[in-house]
Amino acid sequence: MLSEFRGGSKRACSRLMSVVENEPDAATAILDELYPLMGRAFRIGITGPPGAGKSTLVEKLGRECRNRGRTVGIVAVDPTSPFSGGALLGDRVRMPSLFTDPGVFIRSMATRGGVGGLAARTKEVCDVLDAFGRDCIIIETVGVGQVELDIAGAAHSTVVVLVPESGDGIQTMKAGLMEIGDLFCVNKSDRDGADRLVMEIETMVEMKARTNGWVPPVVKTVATTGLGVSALLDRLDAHKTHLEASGAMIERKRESTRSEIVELTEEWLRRDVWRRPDVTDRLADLVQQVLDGDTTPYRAAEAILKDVLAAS
Ligand SMILES: Nc1nc2c(ncn2[C@@H]2O[C@H](COP(=O)(O)OP(=O)(O)OP(=O)(O)O)[C@@H](O)[C@H]2O)c(=O)[nH]1
Ligand SMILES: [Mg+2]
Repeated sequence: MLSEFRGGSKRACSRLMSVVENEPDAATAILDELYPLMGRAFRIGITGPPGAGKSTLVEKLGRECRNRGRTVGIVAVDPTSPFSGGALLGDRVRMPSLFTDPGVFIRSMATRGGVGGLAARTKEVCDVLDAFGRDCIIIETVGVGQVELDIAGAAHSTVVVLVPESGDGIQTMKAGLMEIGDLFCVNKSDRDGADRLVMEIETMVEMKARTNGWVPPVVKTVATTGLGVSALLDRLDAHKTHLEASGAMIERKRESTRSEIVELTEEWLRRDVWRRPDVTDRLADLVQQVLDGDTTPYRAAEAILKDVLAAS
């Protein structure tokens, strides 16, 4: 499977993604094998309220990347879908011009009831696409609640898509959505109120003038016709250049590597500790001691931790 993957087989890519999503132990072995191939792709997050035109925009952006000779991976995270694993009918309908292009790989993921709009293994699925050699990876997700932070963590550049009919403009938007935008896209700008929304966003990003020297640009688009999409990709390229030139890219890499190691260590510690019979026996014993009034849960946890660290 890995050699087919290396040979560019989309089928193998899709299979490996399923393993990465569903089989934690096998996933580790695969990702470990693929790691040297990762790190080339530019990851773009597209988020915004439901129905803002994100999928339509992603298709046009994907096409624009293709026009510029870049290969594309698309990860569509669907919070409502109970399905996972490959091509949903929805994407065929939403992204028809991309579906048959060998330079495009589209993957749909369900969120599985996670808090954010990002599925649990989105980052790993993007890692597989990265190793597959895609130049750009575009991640679409609905921006509701906690998701903002998740997508900002998974992408190099986050585009927040808003529409004129967002009610009383950005005041009504969740503050979190405004925080994470490296770029803002006023989509459906064929409708009334687009210019006003652009001005509102510009005022807002100026007030929050970023410490990192990047002022998020605001781009008007009409995703249905593709108007403004080329300008959007130009701004994304500029952001990438900025990240590289300012050292932010390498800093980000250091930080995400660090948190990845920490998270894996915690996950595996948790898994391994409760697999050990000596630890579970000790736990049962300590529970009884707490009930008997001989110790407290705090002392008990401390004791278990001591045992575990001493034994390893
Ligand atoms: N007038 C107008 N309609 C648009 C534009 N972009 C998208 N739409 C329409 O808006 C509707 C929603 O578009 P989608 O691309 O599915 O929006 P989405 O943000 O992906 O929606 P969810 O994934 O369900 O949150 C569709 O009917 C699109 O045709 C635009 O620029 N102008
Ligand atoms: Mg969509």
